[in-house]
Amino acid sequence: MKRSTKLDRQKTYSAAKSLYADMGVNTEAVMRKLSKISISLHCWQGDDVGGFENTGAALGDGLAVTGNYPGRARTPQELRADLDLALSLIPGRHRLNLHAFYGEFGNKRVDRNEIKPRHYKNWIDWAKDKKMGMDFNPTCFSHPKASDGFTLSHPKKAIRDFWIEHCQASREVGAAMGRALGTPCVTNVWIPDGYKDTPVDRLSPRQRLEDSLDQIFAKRLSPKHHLDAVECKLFGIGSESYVVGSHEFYMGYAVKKQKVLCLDAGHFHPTEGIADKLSSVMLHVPEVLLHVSRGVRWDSDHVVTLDDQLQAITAELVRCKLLDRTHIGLDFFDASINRIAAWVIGTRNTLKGLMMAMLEPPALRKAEREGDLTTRLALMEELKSMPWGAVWEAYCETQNVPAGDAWLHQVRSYEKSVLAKR
Ligand code: RNT
Ligand code: ZN
Repeated sequence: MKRSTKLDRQKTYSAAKSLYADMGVNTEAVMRKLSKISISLHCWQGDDVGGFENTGAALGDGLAVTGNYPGRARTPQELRADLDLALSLIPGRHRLNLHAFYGEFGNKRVDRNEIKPRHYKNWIDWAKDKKMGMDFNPTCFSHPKASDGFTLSHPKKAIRDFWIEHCQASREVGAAMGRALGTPCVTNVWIPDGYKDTPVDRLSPRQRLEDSLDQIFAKRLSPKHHLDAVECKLFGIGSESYVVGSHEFYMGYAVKKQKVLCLDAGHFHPTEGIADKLSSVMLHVPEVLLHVSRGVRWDSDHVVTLDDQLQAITAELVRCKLLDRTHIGLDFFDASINRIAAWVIGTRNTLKGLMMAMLEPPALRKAEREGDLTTRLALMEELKSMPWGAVWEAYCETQNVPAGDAWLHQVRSYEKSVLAKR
């Protein structure tokens, strides 16, 4: 793509700025508002959800990554270096979302129920250095004790107890991260439990899951440092007929226990979006965690593009003023393209969606309030061709990150000098 010069960009921006000003929108204020939003980057895009336990366990339990693009991060050092590059190409200050099996265990075999904050010290130091917050996840998959597809709802008590201990240990790790970094860590529980084919007893696994969650959350942790989230799913690979932790299950649980409800954009019926759920669930749960993702047919985890679903989600967050109660995380994994580019594309798109929503003029809401539905539709469509891209580019420049597709050149040169040698 031909790159515009800095002077071109300044001119386009000042034209855009006055167009928005005419509509009562202050682009400078929008940029300030956007700069306060942190997106939690998921570590697992960098290594195809592999983790660092070195047990040779293959990814499974409902998760699948396809592609074999060269340069996957194989060590924590490599993953941090890749994240450093991605973060330098994304405007704003963000967070890191780490999975438990990305701990640094030396050459020891530390089983999941034995994890301690010290195994995450390097990650915490790295985040502290960058003034970033962290979020955390117990890893209830890729493990011999999850090989039959059941964890917290397993019929055998010994197996359930193992996963309960892992989730309890994960909360302690999360709380340590929150304390060290001065911003609450959201620890999100997702489990793969479910059946490929039609079950006879749908109730007992759900009763067991509820009991396990109660045990996991029994110890109170200060919300200043730590928040609990639970994530539902409609179906997965190998759990097509029944998922224990369904939407109704976790929605009910989160409402009853006032937990953070995680909504993953790819975890519903293929044509069902999560945008319309936000204004409803927010009436009943204290906070929401988003896994911004993109479902494509049966896969829930494609790289986030600036599509209608994403714009609908970001519009809801802004229009309903939900940003203060929403933790925005990403969740996708694509091994068929450059993995750092995947992070950059997905995160920049999420920010672009938020910016577009913040640039909405007050006339839109006014039209609806006054019952002028013709103006509402006409304006909504006109807004699609407003020069929001010029504001985005100006924002990137003020945040000292490349505007336009200039970031891709940096990824390419890193690919040559670093990734190709792995
Ligand atoms: C799986 C869930 C979950 C995972 C991560 C790796 O369907 O979306 O969030 O993607 O825990
Ligand atoms: Zn998810």
